[in-house]
Amino acid sequence: MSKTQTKISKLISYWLRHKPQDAKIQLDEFGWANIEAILEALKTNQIECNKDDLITLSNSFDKVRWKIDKVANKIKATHGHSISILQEEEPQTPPEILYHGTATRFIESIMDKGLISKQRQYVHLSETIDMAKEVAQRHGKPVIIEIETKALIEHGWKFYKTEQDVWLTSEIPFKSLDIEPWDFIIDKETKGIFLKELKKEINREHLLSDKIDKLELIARYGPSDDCLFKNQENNEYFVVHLTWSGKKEKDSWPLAKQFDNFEEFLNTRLVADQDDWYGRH
Ligand code: HQG
Repeated sequence: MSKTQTKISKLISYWLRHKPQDAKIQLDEFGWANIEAILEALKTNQIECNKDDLITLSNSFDKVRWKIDKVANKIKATHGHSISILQEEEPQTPPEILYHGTATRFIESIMDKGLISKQRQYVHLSETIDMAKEVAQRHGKPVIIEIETKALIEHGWKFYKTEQDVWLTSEIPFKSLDIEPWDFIIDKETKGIFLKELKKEINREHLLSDKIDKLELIARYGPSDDCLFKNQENNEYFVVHLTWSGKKEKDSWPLAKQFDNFEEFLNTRLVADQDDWYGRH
C-alpha cells in the first residue's frame, strides 16, 4: 500500500470510527455510511477517488477493516469505533480462550481497573497470540493477556465477531484475566500463606529480613516456586524462590532477585517468561 493510500484509508477509518461529522457524513445506527458521501468528502479534501478505488483500497489492507455493501452502496468500519453503534449480528460463542495484546506500561493500571475500552466502544480481543502481539506492539513492549470466555459468557458477557477474527466485548475485570505464566494473587488467605512461609525461611542476614513486614505477595510463577513480592513502603519488587522447607534457610536462601519497580519486573522477567511460554506452546 502506498503512502497516499495509507493516508486516505486512515482518513476514511477516522470518519467511520470516530468523527463522521468532520466529513459531514451521516452514519446509520449500525455505522453504515453512503459511499457517495465518502467520495464527496474525499473530493472536498482534494482527494480523487472512485468507488472501485475504494474497493481496491479495502482489499489491500493487511486485515479486514471495512465492510462494503456494493448493492446498497454503503460502507462501514468493522471495528475500532469510539462512537456508539449497534451490532447487526447476534453475539457468537468465541473460542474458549481469546487474547488481548497490551504494553507493559499499562499493566499496573489494568491490574487496578481491568481491561477497559478507553475511548473505544468495545474492548478488542484476538483469536491468535500473533495477532494480539501485533496489536500490542503499537503501544510498547508487548504483554499477552488471556481471557477465558466461557465463565464470562455465564456471567452475561456478549462477544461479537467482526470480519476477521477480531472479537468485541465489554470491559473485563482483572480477576478474569490471565497473564501467563504468572498467576496474580488477589485472595488474602493465599497471600498470607506465602508470606508466612517466607518468614519461616529467611535468616537474619537475608536481603529481605528487615523488610519482611512490609512485603505483600503479588503473583506466583506457574512453572516453579518463584513468587513476586512487593515492598509496600517503596515499590521495590522481589522475585523469591521459596524452598518450602518450612524452616530457616542458610546464607542467601531462599534466593531473591530485586527489581527497583514493577515496570522493571515486567520489562525484564515477565516479558522473557512470556517469550519462553508462548514459544513453547
Ligand atoms: C490498554 C486496531 C491502562 C489496552 C487493533 C490498549 C485492534 C489499558 C490500550 C483495535 C487499560 C487501548 C483496538 C487500563 C486497556 N489501563 N490501559 N485499565 N485497559 N488498556 O488502540 O485493543 O489496526 O484503543 O490494552 O488491531 O490496542 O486500527 O485498543 O493497549 O483490533 O484496524 O489501552 O484497533 O485495529 O488502545 O486496539 P486501543 P487496542 P486497526
